[in-house]
Amino acid sequence: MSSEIVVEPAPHDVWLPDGALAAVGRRRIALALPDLSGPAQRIPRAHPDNSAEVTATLRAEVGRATAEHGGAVVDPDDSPDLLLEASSVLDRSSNGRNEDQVSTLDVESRFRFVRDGGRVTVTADTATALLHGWFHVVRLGETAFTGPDADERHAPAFALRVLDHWDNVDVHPVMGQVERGYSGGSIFYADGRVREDLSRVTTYARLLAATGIDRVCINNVNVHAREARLLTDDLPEVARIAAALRPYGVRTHLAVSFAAPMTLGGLATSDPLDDDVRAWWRAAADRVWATIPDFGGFVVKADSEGQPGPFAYGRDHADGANLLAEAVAPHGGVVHWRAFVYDHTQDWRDRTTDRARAAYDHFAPLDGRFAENVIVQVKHGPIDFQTREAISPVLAGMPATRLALELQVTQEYTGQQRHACYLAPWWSENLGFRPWGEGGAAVRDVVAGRGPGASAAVTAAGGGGIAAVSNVGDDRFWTGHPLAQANLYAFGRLAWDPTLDPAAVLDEWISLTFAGPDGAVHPRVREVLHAVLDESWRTYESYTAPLGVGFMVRPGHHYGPDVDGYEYTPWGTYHFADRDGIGVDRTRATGTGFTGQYPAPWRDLYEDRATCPDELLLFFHHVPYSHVLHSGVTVVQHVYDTHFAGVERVRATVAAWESLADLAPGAVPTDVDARVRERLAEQLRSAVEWRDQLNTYFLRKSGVADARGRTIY
Ligand code: GCV
Repeated sequence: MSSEIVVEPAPHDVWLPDGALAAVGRRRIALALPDLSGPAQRIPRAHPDNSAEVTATLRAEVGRATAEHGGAVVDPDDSPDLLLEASSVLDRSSNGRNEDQVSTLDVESRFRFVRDGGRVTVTADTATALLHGWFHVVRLGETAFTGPDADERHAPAFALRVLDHWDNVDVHPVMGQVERGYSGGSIFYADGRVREDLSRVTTYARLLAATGIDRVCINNVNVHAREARLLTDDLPEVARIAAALRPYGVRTHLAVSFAAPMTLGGLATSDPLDDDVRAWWRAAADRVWATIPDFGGFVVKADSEGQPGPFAYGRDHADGANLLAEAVAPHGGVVHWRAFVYDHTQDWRDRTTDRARAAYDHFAPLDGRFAENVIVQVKHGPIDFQTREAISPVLAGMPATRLALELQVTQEYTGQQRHACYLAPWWSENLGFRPWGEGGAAVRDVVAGRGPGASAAVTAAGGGGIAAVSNVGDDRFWTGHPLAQANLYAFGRLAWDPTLDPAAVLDEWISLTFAGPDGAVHPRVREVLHAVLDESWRTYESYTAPLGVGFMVRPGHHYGPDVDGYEYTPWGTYHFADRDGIGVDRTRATGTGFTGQYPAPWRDLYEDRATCPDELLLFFHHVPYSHVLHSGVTVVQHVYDTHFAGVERVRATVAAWESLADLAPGAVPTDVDARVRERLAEQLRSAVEWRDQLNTYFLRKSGVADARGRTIY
């Protein structure tokens, strides 16, 4: 028997190929890094104990870039082109809060960038913040040094910027190793345990640090029996993961099970008001922080899709969240408590229950009762990460609670990394949505703690920030589809600055990812990537579920069309199509009353068909197929037109990508090209399937022919 040794190719460089560091690596760079390990005087709470590691990382980054590109590490007094200096960044931070309002978390991240006659100085209070400043310079490339003189303060809009991994330690029989993962196995776990070699986790932390993300929850929010033990028996293994993330200033969080006092602690109850339960959680948290001093906190999915929670004891979600908050508070930890609570066993015949209402109905009455270190984490839409949904009204309904916006980078409902779908334009719309109308605060203000009526505590804490489900796995390209890397990059950048233009963020990603050895990108590559990705979310929307109605996907795995797949199930995701019309009546006048959960003006704009935006019409209203949209066409004709057009746009996308072979031969690495072509072929096949199934369904239900007489089956 001959045994073959298979050499795995190294993971793809993503947005940090050597060429991305060419501009900075050519320079003379100095580091002024006094001991950053002690808590700085002005920092209000315990500073995470990662300075030594991050300082070493900075030295290594600078050494590596200069060695690779012909620059040099020089003395701070030797007129460096770039000086990275650890010292106090006083003055005002760029997000407009006064110095005395700046929280520990801001201090961890903010930096000052000064360019004076082509020389750059980056100053920061902490090693992690200096690392963010370093990657800012990397991102700017040549322009970091060639731009006009500048003196800028940079601070993230959101103090908490988290990526959640839905990774299981054991391969789950239905959900696999990574729930809703489309990029291979987990980078943390293999063979039922934490991986021996965690070097890829450190590379991941480097990629995240380069975008501004500095917290990662390392296990699935559906905490199964094996994964629950990460909190106790396997803590030393979690500490190994934390050690692999720490060199890049990324802190570790764990998803925990509300039933842990029973399943792990042997108690008879998990009642949040029980003294033994409280003592159990306190001891558990003490052990975690004793093992991992810079640990971040817990993430909890409770009373949701079968996960245990406080309802079993007649308690509410404030009781549940505060139990854990009390345990982590002495360590400066936080609890991300998810608001994704609804009845997943409803009777489809029951027209009074509306899943969209559930989070608000459960959580809004609890506003003001959550402890200061609880963050209620709210999905952007009231249903479940659909391609188009109204914004969750919870985001406008809890001013005395730290709220985090939850997004999905993994493309569960947006093509599962087989379809090119750049999601930043969608996230940007959500972040910029103004629940109180024109001139009012935006969602990005709410989650930064600056929504209308925000309590002083919420503002002082900087709100709850942002979190998203990661799309990363052990695939060579990290994200399955190489172009899905742009989503991960963009999430990090929007988490730092939600006002960034998604096309500009894409441009940054292109500049870094496709940088040749000299740092330059072939102009055709840039052009084609914009052509492929800029409008790709709207293209995806056009050939899938129309006008905000959602779902219509295959039950279970959620890939591909199945119009009635969920119609008679207990999941609460219905479209109510009959021979006359389609859509969910969520009005106060005749429907579920969901529109009443919004503040003015949206409660009224959504209530009225005449003012409801087209793209959300079927989310809020049941209308006849003949209903004329603001666009001037009927609902059914809109379905036909968008589905035919969507497929043509995918064809154009394929052609644009394939044109690169002639326009820019060799500019895209062969393996990237091959993977993208394979995915585009599947996208086209799937888009055709969506078009034909949707058009056929609507033709058969309505009996209304396509005005343009195209082929429908
Ligand atoms: C982790 C959706 C997904 C589930 C996921 C759930 C959640 O329902 O399909 O896989 O569970 O959301 O966000 O908790």
